[in-house]
Amino acid sequence: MPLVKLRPPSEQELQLKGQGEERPGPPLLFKHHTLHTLHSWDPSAQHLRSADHSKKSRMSMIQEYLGQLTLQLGGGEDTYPTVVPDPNFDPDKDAARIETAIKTKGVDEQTIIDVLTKRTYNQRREIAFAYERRAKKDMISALKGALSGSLETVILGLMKSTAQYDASEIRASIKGLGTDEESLIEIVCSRSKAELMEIKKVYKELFKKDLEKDVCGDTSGDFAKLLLALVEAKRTEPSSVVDHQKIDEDARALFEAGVKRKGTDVKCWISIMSERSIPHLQKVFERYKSYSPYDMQESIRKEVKGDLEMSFLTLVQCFENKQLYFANRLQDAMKSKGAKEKVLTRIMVSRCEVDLKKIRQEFKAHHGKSLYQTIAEHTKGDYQRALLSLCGGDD
Ligand SMILES: [Ca+2]
Repeated sequence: MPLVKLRPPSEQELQLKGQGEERPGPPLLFKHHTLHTLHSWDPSAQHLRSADHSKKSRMSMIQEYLGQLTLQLGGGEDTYPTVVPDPNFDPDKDAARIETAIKTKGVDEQTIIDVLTKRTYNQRREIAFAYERRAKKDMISALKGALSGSLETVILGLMKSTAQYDASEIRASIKGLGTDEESLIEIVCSRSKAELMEIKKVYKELFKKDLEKDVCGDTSGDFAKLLLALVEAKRTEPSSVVDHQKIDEDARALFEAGVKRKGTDVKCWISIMSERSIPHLQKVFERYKSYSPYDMQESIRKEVKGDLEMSFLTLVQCFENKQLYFANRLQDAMKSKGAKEKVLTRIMVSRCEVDLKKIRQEFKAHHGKSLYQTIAEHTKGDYQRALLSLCGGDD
């Protein structure tokens, strides 16, 4: 049993963990609990243990402590949404407004935007139920008929849950002739284990197919192997124990499989990057620099090419700072010639109830201008109004 290795994390470790999203719960709670239980199973702290602590009560305390750890480490991820529940929510009133807006000659897009971009997915779903009761027809079909173009894409995207939306985007990227590798990479390489597991479940419900099979069927070689490994969602949960030996082993293995040898042992890179926890990998990439003259991202650029290169880079960028990755992608999507509206729409719709607020902070910090201002400059009309509303404010 690795019990003896358990110890409360230091302030420094807790701060380091703040980077990834799979971080433990509030440090205060963690510490509080640790204070009460740690002594009782430290064999060197016999004198601290009161005489009436039977073996049984110690075991139950250990179990309680481990239960707490699992709850905090494997539990809910911190979210930084820009779209939050409307506190004065009235689905019947909203449904009536939508119905009137759809019936209005020329369609009242502004009302549709005002209502649907300021409600969470769960609230939008309630509005759809209320709409169906009132209008005796399906709200999504009615919206499809009333809206068009980019606004339609945003609003219909919002009528899906985040996992349904991601699953549909993956499906769209592999369906038909050819594959939209860029979209596929963005989604599969940036989503957390919990998100991927939910996407897989929803994918099966929506399309009656296995995501694993579809992703592999449409790609090939090492790229397919990497995507499959990620979709299998085998990543370990973060541990409160920093395993320095394993960090060193992984760092050296990544170096020996890549920069040190002729060619690249891609299999080794895939297994480390798809199976280790994110806090662990953050430390591995730090350690990596003591073996390799190039950091991990430079090494990827030197060792592999094409879709495989883009996938590994996306992974490492997301391990290091996922919200910065999205901020950079938003910037590229808007700055590049022939603005990539698809990428802009996807990030705004898929992250507005997850971490868009933090993406906004990274955007402002790294690109000088706020996301709000940048969207205002590069888009127009109803599409712009919908995106700005999802953005939730200027910084
Ligand atoms: Ca090499």
